[in-house]
Amino acid sequence: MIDVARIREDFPILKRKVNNQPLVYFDNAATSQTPTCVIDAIVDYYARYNANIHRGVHALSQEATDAYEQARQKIQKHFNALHPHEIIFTSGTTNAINIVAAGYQALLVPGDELLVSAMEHHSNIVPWQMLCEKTGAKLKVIPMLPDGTLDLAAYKSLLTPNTRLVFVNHVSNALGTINPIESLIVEAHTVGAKILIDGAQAAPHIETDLQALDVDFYVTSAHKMCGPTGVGILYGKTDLLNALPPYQGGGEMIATVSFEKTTYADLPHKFEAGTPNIAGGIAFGAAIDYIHSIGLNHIAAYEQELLHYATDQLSQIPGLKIYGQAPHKTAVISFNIGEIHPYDIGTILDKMGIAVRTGQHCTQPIMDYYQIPGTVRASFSFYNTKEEIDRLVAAVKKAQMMLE
Ligand code: C6P
Repeated sequence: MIDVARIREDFPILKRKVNNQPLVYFDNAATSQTPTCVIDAIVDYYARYNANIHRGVHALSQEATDAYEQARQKIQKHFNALHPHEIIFTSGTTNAINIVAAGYQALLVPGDELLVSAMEHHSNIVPWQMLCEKTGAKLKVIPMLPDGTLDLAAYKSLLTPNTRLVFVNHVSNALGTINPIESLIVEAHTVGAKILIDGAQAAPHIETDLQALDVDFYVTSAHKMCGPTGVGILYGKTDLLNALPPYQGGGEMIATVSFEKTTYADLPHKFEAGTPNIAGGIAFGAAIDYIHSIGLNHIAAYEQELLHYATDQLSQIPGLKIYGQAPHKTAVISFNIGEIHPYDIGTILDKMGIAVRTGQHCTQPIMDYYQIPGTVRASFSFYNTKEEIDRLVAAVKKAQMMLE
Protein backbone atom coordinates (compact mmCIF):
# COMPACT_ATOMS: atom_id res chain seq x y z
CA MET A 1 0.00 0.00 0.00
CA ILE A 2 1.11 3.52 -0.77
CA ASP A 3 0.97 6.26 1.87
CA VAL A 4 0.71 9.14 -0.61
CA ALA A 5 0.58 11.90 1.98
CA ARG A 6 3.86 10.69 3.45
CA ILE A 7 5.47 10.12 0.05
CA ARG A 8 4.59 13.66 -1.05
CA GLU A 9 6.69 14.95 1.85
CA ASP A 10 9.72 13.49 0.05
CA PHE A 11 9.23 15.81 -2.97
CA PRO A 12 9.84 19.47 -2.07
CA ILE A 13 8.65 20.70 -5.47
CA LEU A 14 5.13 19.41 -4.82
CA LYS A 15 4.71 22.17 -2.22
CA ARG A 16 5.13 24.99 -4.71
CA LYS A 17 2.50 27.06 -6.42
CA VAL A 18 2.24 27.72 -10.15
CA ASN A 19 0.14 30.65 -11.31
CA ASN A 20 -1.04 31.05 -7.71
CA GLN A 21 -2.45 27.52 -7.63
CA PRO A 22 -0.96 24.48 -5.90
CA LEU A 23 1.07 22.62 -8.52
CA VAL A 24 -0.50 19.53 -10.05
CA TYR A 25 2.33 17.77 -11.85
CA PHE A 26 1.04 15.41 -14.53
CA ASP A 27 4.04 15.51 -16.87
CA ASN A 28 5.80 12.54 -15.33
CA ALA A 29 6.40 10.80 -18.65
CA ALA A 30 8.53 13.77 -19.71
CA THR A 31 10.50 13.76 -16.48
CA SER A 32 9.67 12.63 -12.96
CA GLN A 33 10.15 14.77 -9.86
CA THR A 34 13.12 14.34 -7.57
CA PRO A 35 12.92 13.25 -3.93
CA THR A 36 15.06 14.91 -1.27
CA CYS A 37 17.28 11.84 -0.86
CA VAL A 38 18.32 12.07 -4.53
CA ILE A 39 18.91 15.82 -4.30
CA ASP A 40 20.97 15.14 -1.14
CA ALA A 41 23.08 12.53 -2.96
CA ILE A 42 24.07 15.17 -5.53
CA VAL A 43 24.79 17.82 -2.90
CA ASP A 44 26.72 15.33 -0.76
CA TYR A 45 28.99 14.42 -3.69
CA TYR A 46 29.86 18.04 -4.46
CA ALA A 47 30.11 19.04 -0.79
CA ARG A 48 32.18 16.13 0.51
CA TYR A 49 33.99 14.08 -2.13
CA ASN A 50 33.94 15.85 -5.50
CA ALA A 51 36.79 14.28 -7.50
CA ASN A 52 37.35 12.56 -10.80
CA ILE A 53 36.91 8.79 -10.83
CA HIS A 54 39.15 5.88 -11.83
CA ARG A 55 42.06 8.31 -11.96
CA GLY A 56 43.49 9.24 -8.59
CA VAL A 57 45.11 7.38 -5.73
CA HIS A 58 43.92 10.11 -3.38
CA ALA A 59 41.09 9.53 -0.93
CA LEU A 60 38.45 11.70 -2.58
CA SER A 61 38.95 10.06 -5.95
CA GLN A 62 38.66 6.63 -4.39
CA GLU A 63 35.50 7.58 -2.50
CA ALA A 64 33.93 8.95 -5.68
CA THR A 65 34.97 5.88 -7.67
CA ASP A 66 33.51 3.56 -5.04
CA ALA A 67 30.21 5.47 -4.94
CA TYR A 68 29.96 5.52 -8.75
CA GLU A 69 30.71 1.80 -9.08
CA GLN A 70 28.29 1.00 -6.24
CA ALA A 71 25.60 2.84 -8.20
CA ARG A 72 26.40 0.71 -11.24
CA GLN A 73 25.96 -2.41 -9.11
CA LYS A 74 22.64 -1.16 -7.72
CA ILE A 75 21.41 -0.64 -11.27
CA GLN A 76 22.72 -4.06 -12.31
CA LYS A 77 20.88 -5.74 -9.43
CA HIS A 78 17.71 -3.73 -9.99
CA PHE A 79 17.44 -4.87 -13.61
CA ASN A 80 19.00 -8.29 -12.86
CA ALA A 81 21.79 -8.00 -15.42
CA LEU A 82 24.34 -10.78 -15.16
CA HIS A 83 27.40 -8.52 -14.70
CA PRO A 84 28.00 -4.90 -13.59
CA HIS A 85 30.11 -4.38 -16.74
CA GLU A 86 26.98 -4.93 -18.85
CA ILE A 87 25.64 -1.64 -17.47
CA ILE A 88 27.18 1.24 -19.46
CA PHE A 89 26.54 4.72 -18.06
CA THR A 90 25.29 7.07 -20.77
CA SER A 91 23.81 10.55 -20.80
CA GLY A 92 20.35 9.02 -21.28
CA THR A 93 18.21 6.80 -23.47
CA THR A 94 18.93 8.78 -26.65
CA ASN A 95 22.67 8.52 -26.13
CA ALA A 96 22.42 4.79 -25.35
CA ILE A 97 20.56 4.08 -28.60
CA ASN A 98 23.06 6.12 -30.58
CA ILE A 99 25.95 4.12 -29.12
CA VAL A 100 24.41 0.88 -30.43
CA ALA A 101 23.48 2.41 -33.78
CA ALA A 102 26.99 3.80 -34.30
CA GLY A 103 28.50 0.44 -33.39
CA TYR A 104 26.40 -1.50 -35.88
CA GLN A 105 27.72 0.64 -38.71
CA ALA A 106 30.70 -1.70 -38.77
CA LEU A 107 28.57 -4.85 -38.60
CA LEU A 108 25.83 -4.39 -41.22
CA VAL A 109 25.90 -4.92 -44.98
CA PRO A 110 23.49 -3.84 -47.75
CA GLY A 111 20.47 -6.14 -47.76
CA ASP A 112 20.35 -6.48 -43.98
CA GLU A 113 16.94 -5.61 -42.56
CA LEU A 114 16.05 -3.70 -39.39
CA LEU A 115 12.55 -3.64 -37.90
CA VAL A 116 11.23 -0.67 -35.94
CA SER A 117 7.79 -0.37 -34.38
CA ALA A 118 5.39 2.31 -35.58
CA MET A 119 5.03 3.65 -32.04
CA GLU A 120 8.63 4.58 -31.29
CA HIS A 121 9.95 7.80 -29.87
CA HIS A 122 12.05 9.69 -32.44
CA SER A 123 15.13 8.59 -30.45
CA ASN A 124 14.43 5.02 -31.49
CA ILE A 125 13.77 5.86 -35.14
CA VAL A 126 16.21 8.49 -36.35
CA PRO A 127 19.50 6.79 -35.29
CA TRP A 128 18.41 3.69 -37.25
CA GLN A 129 17.52 5.74 -40.32
CA MET A 130 20.97 7.31 -40.13
CA LEU A 131 22.49 3.82 -39.77
CA CYS A 132 20.60 2.60 -42.86
CA GLU A 133 21.80 5.58 -44.88
CA LYS A 134 25.38 4.71 -43.99
CA THR A 135 25.20 0.92 -44.48
CA GLY A 136 22.58 0.24 -47.14
CA ALA A 137 20.50 -1.74 -44.65
CA LYS A 138 16.72 -1.42 -44.96
CA LEU A 139 14.39 -0.16 -42.22
CA LYS A 140 10.95 -1.79 -42.12
CA VAL A 141 8.07 -0.73 -39.88
CA ILE A 142 5.98 -2.98 -37.62
CA PRO A 143 2.53 -1.41 -37.99
CA MET A 144 0.19 -0.48 -35.15
CA LEU A 145 -3.54 -0.98 -34.71
CA PRO A 146 -6.18 1.65 -33.86
CA ASP A 147 -6.28 0.69 -30.14
CA GLY A 148 -2.59 1.60 -29.87
CA THR A 149 -1.22 -1.94 -29.80
CA LEU A 150 1.28 -3.44 -32.22
CA ASP A 151 0.14 -5.64 -35.11
CA LEU A 152 1.78 -8.83 -33.90
CA ALA A 153 0.78 -10.89 -36.93
CA ALA A 154 2.47 -8.33 -39.17
CA TYR A 155 5.54 -8.44 -36.92
CA LYS A 156 5.87 -12.18 -37.41
CA SER A 157 5.55 -11.88 -41.18
CA LEU A 158 8.16 -9.09 -41.32
CA LEU A 159 10.78 -11.19 -39.55
CA THR A 160 13.05 -12.95 -42.07
CA PRO A 161 16.51 -14.53 -41.96
CA ASN A 162 17.76 -11.12 -43.19
CA THR A 163 16.45 -9.35 -40.07
CA ARG A 164 19.47 -8.30 -38.02
CA LEU A 165 17.94 -5.97 -35.44
CA VAL A 166 14.51 -5.15 -33.97
CA PHE A 167 13.65 -1.97 -32.00
CA VAL A 168 10.54 -1.67 -29.84
CA ASN A 169 9.68 0.33 -26.77
CA HIS A 170 8.66 -1.52 -23.63
CA VAL A 171 6.03 1.19 -23.07
CA SER A 172 4.88 3.87 -25.52
CA ASN A 173 5.45 7.38 -24.18
CA ALA A 174 2.55 8.82 -26.19
CA LEU A 175 -0.05 6.10 -25.59
CA GLY A 176 1.03 4.22 -22.47
CA THR A 177 0.78 0.86 -24.29
CA ILE A 178 2.77 -1.88 -22.57
CA ASN A 179 4.17 -3.97 -25.41
CA PRO A 180 4.45 -7.78 -25.06
CA ILE A 181 8.23 -7.65 -25.14
CA GLU A 182 8.61 -11.23 -23.82
CA SER A 183 7.11 -12.69 -27.01
CA LEU A 184 8.67 -10.02 -29.27
CA ILE A 185 12.10 -11.02 -27.97
CA VAL A 186 11.45 -14.75 -28.50
CA GLU A 187 10.18 -14.14 -32.05
CA ALA A 188 13.20 -11.98 -32.94
CA HIS A 189 15.54 -14.68 -31.70
CA THR A 190 13.85 -17.39 -33.79
CA VAL A 191 15.24 -15.72 -36.96
CA GLY A 192 18.58 -14.92 -35.29
CA ALA A 193 17.89 -11.17 -34.96
CA LYS A 194 18.99 -9.10 -31.96
CA ILE A 195 16.49 -6.86 -30.24
CA LEU A 196 16.85 -3.51 -28.47
CA ILE A 197 14.10 -2.54 -26.06
CA ASP A 198 13.62 1.14 -25.21
CA GLY A 199 12.73 1.02 -21.52
CA ALA A 200 12.53 4.79 -20.92
CA GLN A 201 8.85 4.69 -20.02
CA ALA A 202 8.82 1.22 -18.44
CA ALA A 203 11.65 1.42 -15.93
CA PRO A 204 9.75 3.73 -13.53
CA HIS A 205 6.68 1.48 -13.47
CA ILE A 206 7.46 -2.15 -14.34
CA GLU A 207 9.82 -4.64 -12.72
CA THR A 208 12.23 -5.73 -15.43
CA ASP A 209 14.41 -8.84 -15.24
CA LEU A 210 16.90 -8.57 -18.09
CA GLN A 211 18.19 -12.12 -17.76
CA ALA A 212 14.73 -13.67 -17.65
CA LEU A 213 13.75 -11.59 -20.70
CA ASP A 214 16.90 -12.68 -22.54
CA VAL A 215 16.88 -9.23 -24.15
CA ASP A 216 19.97 -8.20 -26.12
CA PHE A 217 20.00 -4.44 -25.43
CA TYR A 218 17.89 -2.42 -22.99
CA VAL A 219 18.12 1.35 -22.54
CA THR A 220 16.64 3.83 -20.10
CA SER A 221 17.07 7.28 -18.47
CA ALA A 222 17.39 8.09 -14.77
CA HIS A 223 15.27 11.23 -14.98
CA LYS A 224 12.07 9.29 -15.60
CA MET A 225 12.59 7.26 -12.41
CA CYS A 226 13.18 9.93 -9.77
CA GLY A 227 16.83 10.39 -10.74
CA PRO A 228 18.61 13.38 -12.27
CA THR A 229 18.73 14.40 -15.93
CA GLY A 230 21.83 13.74 -18.01
CA VAL A 231 22.37 10.12 -17.00
CA GLY A 232 21.01 6.80 -18.19
CA ILE A 233 22.15 3.33 -19.12
CA LEU A 234 22.83 1.05 -22.00
CA TYR A 235 22.50 -2.59 -21.02
CA GLY A 236 23.91 -5.12 -23.46
CA LYS A 237 24.87 -8.78 -23.25
CA THR A 238 28.63 -9.08 -22.77
CA ASP A 239 29.38 -10.73 -26.13
CA LEU A 240 27.29 -8.18 -28.03
CA LEU A 241 28.95 -5.22 -26.34
CA ASN A 242 32.35 -6.76 -26.95
CA ALA A 243 31.51 -7.10 -30.65
CA LEU A 244 30.65 -3.39 -31.00
CA PRO A 245 33.44 -0.89 -31.69
CA PRO A 246 33.80 1.98 -29.18
CA TYR A 247 31.52 4.97 -29.64
CA GLN A 248 33.96 7.73 -28.74
CA GLY A 249 37.69 7.81 -28.31
CA GLY A 250 39.33 9.51 -25.35
CA GLY A 251 40.49 9.10 -21.81
CA GLU A 252 39.48 6.07 -19.74
CA MET A 253 38.31 3.98 -22.71
CA ILE A 254 41.79 2.75 -23.58
CA ALA A 255 44.10 -0.02 -22.40
CA THR A 256 47.26 1.34 -24.09
CA VAL A 257 47.89 4.29 -26.37
CA SER A 258 50.76 4.77 -28.76
CA PHE A 259 50.98 6.52 -32.12
CA GLU A 260 51.36 3.12 -33.76
CA LYS A 261 48.42 1.37 -32.11
CA THR A 262 45.84 1.97 -29.39
CA THR A 263 44.04 -0.85 -27.61
CA TYR A 264 40.73 -0.44 -25.85
CA ALA A 265 39.73 -0.97 -22.25
CA ASP A 266 37.43 -3.77 -21.19
CA LEU A 267 33.73 -3.25 -20.56
CA PRO A 268 32.19 -1.05 -19.32
CA HIS A 269 35.00 1.52 -19.77
CA LYS A 270 35.33 0.92 -23.51
CA PHE A 271 32.06 2.85 -23.91
CA GLU A 272 32.68 5.46 -21.21
CA ALA A 273 35.20 7.88 -22.71
CA GLY A 274 35.91 11.10 -20.82
CA THR A 275 34.79 12.30 -17.41
CA PRO A 276 31.24 11.07 -16.88
CA ASN A 277 28.32 12.60 -15.01
CA ILE A 278 29.65 11.36 -11.68
CA ALA A 279 27.10 13.00 -9.40
CA GLY A 280 24.35 11.91 -11.80
CA GLY A 281 25.42 8.27 -11.71
CA ILE A 282 25.62 8.27 -7.91
CA ALA A 283 22.21 9.97 -7.69
CA PHE A 284 20.75 7.39 -10.11
CA GLY A 285 21.78 4.78 -7.53
CA ALA A 286 20.05 6.81 -4.80
CA ALA A 287 16.90 6.95 -6.96
CA ILE A 288 16.92 3.15 -7.28
CA ASP A 289 17.23 2.88 -3.49
CA TYR A 290 14.31 5.26 -3.08
CA ILE A 291 12.10 3.30 -5.49
CA HIS A 292 12.97 0.09 -3.62
CA SER A 293 12.02 1.71 -0.31
CA ILE A 294 8.48 2.06 -1.70
CA GLY A 295 8.41 -1.05 -3.89
CA LEU A 296 7.85 -1.08 -7.64
CA ASN A 297 4.93 -3.49 -7.18
CA HIS A 298 3.20 -1.00 -4.83
CA ILE A 299 4.00 1.84 -7.22
CA ALA A 300 2.55 -0.06 -10.18
CA ALA A 301 -0.64 -1.05 -8.33
CA TYR A 302 -1.33 2.49 -7.13
CA GLU A 303 -0.61 4.04 -10.54
CA GLN A 304 -3.08 1.59 -12.11
CA GLU A 305 -5.68 2.83 -9.63
CA LEU A 306 -5.00 6.42 -10.73
CA LEU A 307 -5.12 5.40 -14.41
CA HIS A 308 -8.52 3.73 -14.07
CA TYR A 309 -9.95 6.56 -12.01
CA ALA A 310 -8.78 9.23 -14.46
CA THR A 311 -9.83 7.22 -17.54
CA ASP A 312 -13.28 6.80 -16.05
CA GLN A 313 -13.65 10.50 -15.15
CA LEU A 314 -12.21 11.92 -18.36
CA SER A 315 -14.22 9.52 -20.58
CA GLN A 316 -17.40 11.09 -19.27
CA ILE A 317 -16.55 14.46 -20.84
CA PRO A 318 -18.57 14.75 -24.08
CA GLY A 319 -16.33 14.93 -27.17
CA LEU A 320 -13.19 13.79 -25.34
CA LYS A 321 -11.30 11.06 -27.17
CA ILE A 322 -8.54 9.00 -25.60
CA TYR A 323 -5.78 7.75 -27.91
CA GLY A 324 -4.33 4.44 -26.77
CA GLN A 325 -6.84 1.92 -25.46
CA ALA A 326 -4.52 -1.04 -25.06
CA PRO A 327 -5.56 -3.59 -22.44
CA HIS A 328 -2.21 -3.17 -20.69
CA LYS A 329 -1.17 0.44 -20.14
CA THR A 330 0.92 2.49 -17.78
CA ALA A 331 -0.68 5.58 -16.24
CA VAL A 332 -0.61 7.75 -19.38
CA ILE A 333 -3.72 9.33 -20.90
CA SER A 334 -3.39 11.04 -24.27
CA PHE A 335 -6.52 12.85 -25.37
CA ASN A 336 -8.13 15.52 -27.51
CA ILE A 337 -11.50 17.25 -27.32
CA GLY A 338 -13.18 17.69 -30.69
CA GLU A 339 -11.16 19.99 -32.91
CA ILE A 340 -9.66 22.02 -30.04
CA HIS A 341 -5.90 22.30 -30.45
CA PRO A 342 -4.03 20.47 -27.67
CA TYR A 343 -1.79 23.53 -27.04
CA ASP A 344 -4.84 25.63 -26.19
CA ILE A 345 -6.03 23.11 -23.61
CA GLY A 346 -2.51 22.78 -22.19
CA THR A 347 -2.16 26.55 -21.88
CA ILE A 348 -5.41 26.88 -19.94
CA LEU A 349 -4.48 23.95 -17.68
CA ASP A 350 -1.17 25.65 -16.94
CA LYS A 351 -3.00 28.81 -15.87
CA MET A 352 -4.74 26.58 -13.32
CA GLY A 353 -1.44 25.17 -12.03
CA ILE A 354 -1.72 21.85 -13.89
CA ALA A 355 1.33 20.65 -15.85
CA VAL A 356 0.63 18.33 -18.79
CA ARG A 357 2.48 17.83 -22.05
CA THR A 358 0.92 18.84 -25.35
CA GLY A 359 1.98 18.18 -28.93
CA GLN A 360 3.51 15.21 -30.71
CA HIS A 361 5.54 13.88 -27.76
CA CYS A 362 8.46 13.17 -30.14
CA THR A 363 6.29 10.52 -31.84
CA GLN A 364 5.18 12.17 -35.06
CA PRO A 365 4.43 8.83 -36.80
CA ILE A 366 1.80 8.05 -34.13
CA MET A 367 0.16 11.43 -34.61
CA ASP A 368 0.22 10.95 -38.39
CA TYR A 369 -1.36 7.51 -37.94
CA TYR A 370 -4.29 9.08 -36.05
CA GLN A 371 -4.21 12.14 -38.37
CA ILE A 372 -4.03 14.60 -35.49
CA PRO A 373 -1.64 17.48 -34.77
CA GLY A 374 -0.90 16.13 -31.31
CA THR A 375 -2.58 15.32 -28.01
CA VAL A 376 -2.85 16.53 -24.46
CA ARG A 377 -0.95 13.99 -22.37
CA ALA A 378 -1.50 13.54 -18.64
CA SER A 379 0.95 11.07 -17.11
CA PHE A 380 0.68 10.05 -13.46
CA SER A 381 3.15 8.99 -10.83
CA PHE A 382 2.90 7.38 -7.42
CA TYR A 383 3.03 10.81 -5.69
CA ASN A 384 -0.13 11.98 -7.49
CA THR A 385 -3.60 11.76 -5.95
CA LYS A 386 -7.22 11.28 -7.00
CA GLU A 387 -7.91 14.83 -5.74
CA GLU A 388 -5.41 16.11 -8.28
CA ILE A 389 -7.18 14.11 -10.98
CA ASP A 390 -10.45 15.76 -9.90
CA ARG A 391 -8.76 19.14 -10.41
CA LEU A 392 -7.61 18.04 -13.88
CA VAL A 393 -11.11 16.91 -14.85
CA ALA A 394 -12.68 20.16 -13.64
CA ALA A 395 -10.01 22.19 -15.46
CA VAL A 396 -10.48 20.25 -18.71
CA LYS A 397 -14.23 20.91 -18.53
CA LYS A 398 -13.56 24.60 -18.00
CA ALA A 399 -11.12 24.70 -20.93
CA GLN A 400 -13.71 23.00 -23.10
CA MET A 401 -16.32 25.61 -22.18
CA MET A 402 -13.89 28.42 -22.98
CA LEU A 403 -12.64 27.01 -26.27
CA GLU A 404 -15.66 25.36 -27.92
N1 C6P B 1 10.33 10.99 -23.67
C1 C6P B 1 8.43 12.39 -23.19
O1 C6P B 1 7.90 13.44 -22.84
P1 C6P B 1 15.94 10.97 -23.18
O2 C6P B 1 15.47 12.32 -23.62
O3 C6P B 1 17.17 10.50 -23.93
O4 C6P B 1 16.08 10.84 -21.68
O5 C6P B 1 14.75 9.95 -23.53
C2 C6P B 1 14.25 9.86 -24.84
C3 C6P B 1 13.10 8.93 -24.89
C4 C6P B 1 13.25 7.72 -25.53
N2 C6P B 1 12.26 6.81 -25.56
C5 C6P B 1 11.08 7.03 -24.97
C6 C6P B 1 10.03 5.97 -24.99
C7 C6P B 1 10.86 8.25 -24.31
O6 C6P B 1 9.70 8.47 -23.72
C8 C6P B 1 11.89 9.22 -24.28
C9 C6P B 1 11.65 10.57 -23.66
C10 C6P B 1 9.91 12.23 -23.04
O7 C6P B 1 7.77 11.46 -23.63
C11 C6P B 1 10.66 13.43 -23.52
S1 C6P B 1 10.57 13.61 -25.27
